[in-house]
Amino acid sequence: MAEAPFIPLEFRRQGEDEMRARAAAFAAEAGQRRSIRAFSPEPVPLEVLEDCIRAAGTAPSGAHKQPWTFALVTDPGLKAQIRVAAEEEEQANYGGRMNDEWLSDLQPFGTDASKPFLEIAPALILVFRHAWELQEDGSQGQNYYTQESVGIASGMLLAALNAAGLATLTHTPSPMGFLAKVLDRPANERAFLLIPVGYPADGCQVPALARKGLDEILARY
Ligand code: IYR
Repeated sequence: MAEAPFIPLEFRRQGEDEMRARAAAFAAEAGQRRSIRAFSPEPVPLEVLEDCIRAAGTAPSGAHKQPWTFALVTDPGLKAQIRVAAEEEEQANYGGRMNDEWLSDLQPFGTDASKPFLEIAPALILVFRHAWELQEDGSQGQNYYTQESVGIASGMLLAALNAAGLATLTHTPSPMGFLAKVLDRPANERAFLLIPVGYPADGCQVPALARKGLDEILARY
C-alpha cells in the first residue's frame, strides 16, 4: 500500500500576547453572530461566498475524504422551487408532525411554515454530505465520520460568513430529501443544511436569547 509523502508543516508560532488578542477578538466576533430570518434582497459579492466556501473546504474529515458539496443557489427560479417544496414539508411539520413539546420549544422564535427568506435571501448555500464516495467507475467507496466532518465544515462556513460581514440562517427544512432532487445531485449526496446568506433586512429583529456562559459550558479537570 503506497503511503502519502510527508512534507514539513507550515506553522507560525505566535507570541502569547498575540494569541490572547486574536482568541479574544475571534470570540467577540463569533458572539455577534445571530441567525436571522428577515433578509434584504440586496445581492452579495459572489467571490466573498466562494472564499467562505473555500474556508469551509479546509475542514478536517475522516480519512481526508472531504465528503461535502456546497451548492450555491442564486437563481430566482430555483430559489422559488426550493421555497415551495420546503413550505410543503413544513406545513406537515407544523400541522402535526412536530409534537407539543417541540412546538412549544419553538415559540420563542416565532417560526411557522412560511419561509419567504428562501426566495428573498440573495444566496442559498446547500450543504450536501457524501454518504459514500462515488468512484470514477461508478462504484461505491467508503467515507468515514461524514456527519462529524460535514458538521465541522458547516461550522467553519458559518464562522467565515460571519467574519465576512454576512448574515445567515442555519436552516433544516425537514425532511430535506427534496433538495437533492431539485438540484439533481448525485446518488451519494444527502442534504445536510440549507444556509440562506445575505444582509439583514432593514428593521430585522431577532429573539432576545442568552447564550450559556463559559462556566456553564466548560468542565475543567
Ligand atoms: N424546520 C422547522 C422547525 C424548526 C425546528 C427547529 I429544532 C428550529 O430551531 C427552528 C425551526 C422550521 O424551519 O420552521
